[in-house]
Parts: sequence; structure tokens; C-alpha cells
Amino acid sequence: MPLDTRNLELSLQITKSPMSFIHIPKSWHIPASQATPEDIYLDRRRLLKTMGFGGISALGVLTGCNRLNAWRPDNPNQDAILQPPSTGPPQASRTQDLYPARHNPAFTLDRPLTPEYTANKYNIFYEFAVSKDVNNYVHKFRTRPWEVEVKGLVEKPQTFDLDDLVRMMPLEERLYRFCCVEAWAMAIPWTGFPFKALLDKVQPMSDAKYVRMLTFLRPSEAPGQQAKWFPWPYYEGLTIEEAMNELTLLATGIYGHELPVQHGAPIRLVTPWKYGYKSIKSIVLIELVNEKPRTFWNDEAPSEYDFYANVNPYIPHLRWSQATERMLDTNEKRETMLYNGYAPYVAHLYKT
Ligand SMILES: Nc1nc2c(c(=O)[nH]1)N[C@H]1C(S)=C(S)[C@@H](COP(=O)(O)O)O[C@H]1N2
Ligand SMILES: [Mo]
Repeated sequence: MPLDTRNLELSLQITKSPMSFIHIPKSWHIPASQATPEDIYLDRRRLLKTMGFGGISALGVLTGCNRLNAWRPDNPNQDAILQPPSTGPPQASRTQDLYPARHNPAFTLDRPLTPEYTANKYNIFYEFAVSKDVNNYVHKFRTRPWEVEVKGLVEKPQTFDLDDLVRMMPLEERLYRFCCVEAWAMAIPWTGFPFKALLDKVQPMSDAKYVRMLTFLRPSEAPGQQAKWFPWPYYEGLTIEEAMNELTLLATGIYGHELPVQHGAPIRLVTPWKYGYKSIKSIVLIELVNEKPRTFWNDEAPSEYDFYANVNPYIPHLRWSQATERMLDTNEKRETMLYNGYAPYVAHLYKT
């Protein structure tokens, strides 16, 4: 009889670690002890080690199941593409010469920039690790060659080579506030281009109401994707008005150079008036659709993470306040602003 990984998970002796860990997945992922996913992850590794297996990757063998969640019957992304492991030497980007890009002075800040070394070492990217030291787990990941497919309700569906796309788009640098739903915050110099510039190129049809986005699916290079209790790949969505908003960027750079992997290389979304979980990293697919797309964190914990995820100090998270945010590096507490201070740009989108 094949061994069910979920039972394996439940049969583990799990102790709650004092580590703070905020995004909690669906209840069926967690034993009654309320162990965090990180605990499960660590304990599973430990169990496999004692059983004589090298690590989590052995689970596929253990269960006799080499298929990933993307093919699970309830996975919302049946069109996710499982990419084969990259072969050959790593390839360099062909667009490094575009950085640093022209600075757009329209977006200034009320706070100092977060130092680069801090922003680089405190990340959320579950494809690699559920801990914040994502930078320690990214060495196998290849960001070239990279393609972004744009499909769905558009006049000109197209698959872009990333470097070709970056070269044809108007790259610029903007300083934005950034706030994670866990109530920590940063101030970041992004380099990217308006999402609108890409949409103008593919020409959305009039019945396109939403934009759906997917992250890569390459478990051989992203160890977190070998954990089968998440429905990989990560998926997000925006209304078309949000995607067309002047603030909405597709970022390919940070601090005046290309994105390092932990920030979502080679291309990620930036929506500064929304909590960080909306800003999907390492995008491979953009689809224009007629119906509201499902989103990763909303599916995992609907009562905690809504589709819109607009920063709002007056609506606490179920388990903590959103009235203040903690700046990374200084630990300074600041009052969180409605729409993260971007109300003049976006408040009209939410008037009913
Ligand atoms: N594909 C993917 N995108 C993701 C995440 C993730 O785990 N996977 N984490 C999100 C969350 S919760 C946050 S706060 C931001 C963090 O971005 P940063 O690490 O560049 O600061 O990325 C978001 N985008
Ligand atoms: Mo987040």
C-alpha cells in the first residue's frame, strides 16, 4: 500500500517552536497540535534522515508518486508547466547594461531606504524555504533562459523571452514603501516597468476583467516546491484596473541592479498599496481572464488573506493588529497608512 504523505505528516511527533511564523496554511495541513509548517518541514527532514533517506526529495520515491500538486485533482492551476531541470552552465542575462535605470522622481519616500543587505537576507519565498533566510537556498535556481507567456483574453497572445521583453519595455527606478501582512515593512528602490506597458502590447479584449499570474514550477531547483502540502506553483491575481494602475510595476531590478533570486528574479509583481503576498515572484504566466482568479494565500486561509489585500490599519489580521508596522533594520514602529499611503493613486478603485 502506498504511504500517504499526509498521514506521514500526521504521525510525526511535532513540537511547537518559538519561532514566529505567520502565514498558517489550511487546517488539514496542520495536526491538532497547531505545529507550524516550518516545524513539519524540519521534523519531516529529521524523520527521513533517521529512516536513512537524504532529505525531502526522497518522499517522491517513498510514496511512489512523482507527480506534483499541480496535477492534484483540486489544484487550481492545471495549466502549470512542470519545468525540467536546467542543464549546462548557467546563462547570463542579456540586459544587465540597462541598470541602473532612469530614476523616476515622482515617487519619493517619507522614510529612509532599507539597507540592501537587510532586504536581501529577510525574504518570503516559500518555493525555497519557509524561513526568512531564503538567500541560503537559492543557489541551484536558474533565471535564464526565462520565458513569460501572456495568454487568455488578449488580441495578441505572446510568449516573451525575458531579456527581449525587458529591452522593449520602459525601465525606470521608483522608491516604494513595502508592507508585509506580518506587519514588517521596508522602503525599496525597485527597477521595473509599468504592468500597463505590457498589457498595451498584448491588447486586452473588452471582456478581460482580471489578470491571473503564476510562478515557475521547478522543484529540482527550488527545494520548497518539493514540499507537497502547498499547491504549487504560487498563483495570484489582480483586477484589470489594478494591473493598469500607474503604481503597478513588473520589477526586474532592485537597488540599481537585477533582482537577486530571493526577491523574485527575474520578474515579479510590485503593488505597493497591497500587502506583500500579492506581489508574486518569478512569474512565468500572465493570463487575462473574465472571472476573479483564485489566489494562493486566499485559498490556504480565506479568513486571514483576502483577494484584495489592500493595506489597512483599521482591519486587524485575525491574530494581530495592523495599526503599526515594524521597519526592517531599525525596528522602528510606524503607524501603518491606509493603502500604505497610496490612497491618492488607488482609493478610487475601491469606491462602490
Ligand atoms: N512566488 C512567491 N511569491 C511571493 C511569495 C512566495 O512565497 N512565493 N511571498 C510573498 C510575500 S508573503 C511577501 S511579503 C513578498 C516578499 O518579497 P521580498 O522577499 O522581495 O521582500 O513576496 C511575496 N511573493
Ligand atoms: Mo508577506
